[in-house]
Amino acid sequence: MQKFREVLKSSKNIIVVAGAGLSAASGIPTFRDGGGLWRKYEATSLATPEAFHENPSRVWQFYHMRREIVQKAKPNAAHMVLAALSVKETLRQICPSAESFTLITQNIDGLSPKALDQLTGTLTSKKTFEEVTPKPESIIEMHGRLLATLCTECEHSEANDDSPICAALKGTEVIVEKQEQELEIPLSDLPRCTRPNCGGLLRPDVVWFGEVPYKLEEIDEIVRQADLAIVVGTSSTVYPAAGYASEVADNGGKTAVFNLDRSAGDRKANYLFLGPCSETLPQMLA
Ligand code: BJW
Ligand code: ZN
Repeated sequence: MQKFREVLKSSKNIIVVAGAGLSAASGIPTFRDGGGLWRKYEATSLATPEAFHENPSRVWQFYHMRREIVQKAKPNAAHMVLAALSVKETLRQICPSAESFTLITQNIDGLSPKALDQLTGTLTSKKTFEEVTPKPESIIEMHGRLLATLCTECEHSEANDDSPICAALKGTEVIVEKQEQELEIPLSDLPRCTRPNCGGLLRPDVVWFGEVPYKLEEIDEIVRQADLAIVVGTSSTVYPAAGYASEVADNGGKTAVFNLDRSAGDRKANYLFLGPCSETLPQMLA
């Protein structure tokens, strides 16, 4: 850790590539460990446009259950460390030569912006994607947000933290958690767009397999410039995020992995810290 701190101190453009393990200590289940999110239907098989097209009622029940968990969750110590580094003044204290710090998160739980809000008192977590576009942004939520909706007709995206998101989904989280047979909710009772003359079916504003992640061009440029990649709590199995650290290494930069367990590609990392990241990441600043 001491050697890694020296590297951190002398890095100029730092990226963090985060995944579900970052939010594990906040009580949010990961995708691929142990029991998974919803054993009956593989979480990843529900995270596709095809699954939504075939059975929007099932997919909405899955996302409603996760919205209810996320609404009660609080950022943990690992989110707070990364939020501190997102604030220029703190970054400069810890890494005097740093020019930029970007957290590229695959998580859709909004806990990283929430942690930054807690530190700075702004309202990053409430803003929509369009509103957070002013650059450079220190947090990029590349797989979207659970507490936002996207209209399948007019493509309007907006923040939505209603609980429940619609009357028909109320209480279905209990059925999902118990792995019981889900309800067959008619399309008309699922969340619908409230914009004038639309009324289209809403979907969660998240990025499913086969869809293009948010802000890819911006991310590509940031990864190209980076001389240090810190990989936190991701299995590094989902692309394009899984490729960012090796790109930094190929460009001559350093890489560090913080994970509970061994993960894909960590043998190539310069530094590997095994354990809960809510404990290992704070040591980085000690
Ligand atoms: C802890 C811990 C603790 C636990 N402390 N650690 C190249 C090669 C092969 C395939 C592809 C490729 N490029 C694209 C593809 C296809 C596909 C893909 O990657 N497939 C793979 C499965 C092979 N990718 C896509 O389709 C992507 N789109 C795309 O590429 O568009 C094309 C395009 C690209 C570029 C230009 C133009 C076009 C989109 C991917 C979208 C992924 N969506 C999901 C769902 C989001 C909504 C939802 O949440 O429901 O995103 S899937 C799911 O996986 C979710 C996650 O963000 C993502 C990553 O999972 P993550 O975060 O790594 O979680 P886990 O559970 O896997 O790992 C947790 C880790 O934490 C573990 O390692 C634990 O040990 C650890 N851990 N507790 C520290 N306390
Ligand atoms: Zn609409």
